Amino acid sequence: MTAAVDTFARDRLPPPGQLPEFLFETPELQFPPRLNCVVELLDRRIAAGEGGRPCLLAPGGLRWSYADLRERVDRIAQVLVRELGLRPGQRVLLRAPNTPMMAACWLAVVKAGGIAVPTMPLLRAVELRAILAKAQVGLALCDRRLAEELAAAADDAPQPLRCLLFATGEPDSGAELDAAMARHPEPFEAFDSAADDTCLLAFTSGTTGVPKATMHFHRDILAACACWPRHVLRPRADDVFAGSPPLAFTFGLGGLLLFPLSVGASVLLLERVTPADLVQGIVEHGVTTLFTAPTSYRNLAAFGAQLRASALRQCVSAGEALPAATRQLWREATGIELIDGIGSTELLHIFISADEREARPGATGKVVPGYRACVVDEALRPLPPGEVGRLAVKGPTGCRYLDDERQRQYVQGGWNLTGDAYRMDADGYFHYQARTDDLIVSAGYNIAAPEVEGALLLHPAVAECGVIGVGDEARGQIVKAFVVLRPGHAPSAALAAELQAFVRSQIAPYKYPRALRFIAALPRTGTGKIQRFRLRDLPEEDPQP
Ligand code: 3UK
Repeated sequence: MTAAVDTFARDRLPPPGQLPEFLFETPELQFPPRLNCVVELLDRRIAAGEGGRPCLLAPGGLRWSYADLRERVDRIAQVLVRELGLRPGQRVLLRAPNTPMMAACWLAVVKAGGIAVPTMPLLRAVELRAILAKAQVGLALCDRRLAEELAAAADDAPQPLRCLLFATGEPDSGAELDAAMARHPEPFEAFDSAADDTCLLAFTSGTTGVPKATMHFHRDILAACACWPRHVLRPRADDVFAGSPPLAFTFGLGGLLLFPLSVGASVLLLERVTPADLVQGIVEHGVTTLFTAPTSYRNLAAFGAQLRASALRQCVSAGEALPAATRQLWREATGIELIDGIGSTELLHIFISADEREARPGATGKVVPGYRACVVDEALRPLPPGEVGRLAVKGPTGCRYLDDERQRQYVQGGWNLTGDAYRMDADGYFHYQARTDDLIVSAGYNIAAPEVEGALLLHPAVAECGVIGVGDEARGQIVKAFVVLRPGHAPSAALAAELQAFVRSQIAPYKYPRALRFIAALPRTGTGKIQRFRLRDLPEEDPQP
């Protein structure tokens, strides 16, 4: 039974018949009925006498130990409960770049029994308004530098929003939350939540339509820590984590907060994550473990010499398919084999992956212990190795959309269907093909856009590219490539022809892009994914030189 007083989330769970099957097959996935994940991740470490270990780092010299973090978390939780009247089960919107205070606010909301609703700094008032309405949010904690869009969103929200602004958490910073924290030095007793109470509403980075909120329980947070990190990443307590994904994206939440806390490691939180910022952070703070997306690794490879001389030892790529060319480029630049992993907001984190030793170019990896995965046809029948079909997954975490009809699409027959087309080989490695709706059918051939992109990326003139199918009278669809050139290369008809010939020499010739256009930058989501629908909608091009 829920311990929450406010049953908003509980009342909006998908009906039992639409839930995925959950698997808890290993000893580390046995959870007691009552559980607050922040007690496990933070308070236990301090009780074990490790409160002095370094925990959160930030540029400019900020260093919070585990004990320092717990003190901030408790102060914020006191403010939430005593000054804002937070009741267990209420939603609290969080809005900040990746900073120690953003991390502390997330932990405080959850420790107090609230439901964290983290939002990406890039979101504007329209998107924030949709989130406020969907999650029926009444409280917000917001970095004072990002207050404007949230205020605009709150202006015409369906219910009033009480928002406290914060700065660094220091009493003299002048921000409201920081000043309120100074009034509450006493420790905070964690709310005694049920293991299956929702503690996080993670909005999907979906590119179209009404946003979907995925619901995650206290036990899901700990299950994610017990699977991929423990079996694939295997971090050490002296590791220093860093990376680019926002804490509002579950890739970032896991990699840059939950997983380091779960092993007593530390994390460098960076607000700015250009390649130069990341390299500087890595070098200055002895970062060992990096989380970012495939394109970012392509850009970072130029800093190979500095990175080779740094403490960096493990690099995780997720969010989009990792082209074999990028894996190779990174190995040549840094000597490090990338750890690829596919995860999703619905499943919280990574469920198929391979560590450095098991990595195979072109494959995402094998199913992470704790999960089961297979490739199925339209009728959910498992397909034999070698055949392309829909990826189906189940494990200790799974999809629960808050009050949303689209639950029936993601979950069928107890399986989570991620919307990805995959092929499994005889060794159990899963090979990504495309999003199921991004398979291009040209003259009867199935062509996966990422395969064409991977071939183009092998050409030295290509910085980035995106491939789509466009309507064609004779062939149904043809392959069209949008190419961003590396500095020092200029668009020309001759270069376009050279790239087309190059693809024909790399992969089956029928897959080559019959249309090719040079553009200055690819449209991307806040989480770094190529927005193919926007490539489709680009205005007609000027004639190419
Ligand atoms: C795609 C990948 C190929 C795939 C995420 C790690 O990306 C994450 O969550 P989202 O909800 O998107 C999920 C979809 O993104 N994808 C992600 N990783 C890979 N495709 N290879 C990969 N390695 O289409 C998937 O269905 O934004 C990733 C951890 C947590 C996450 N939320």
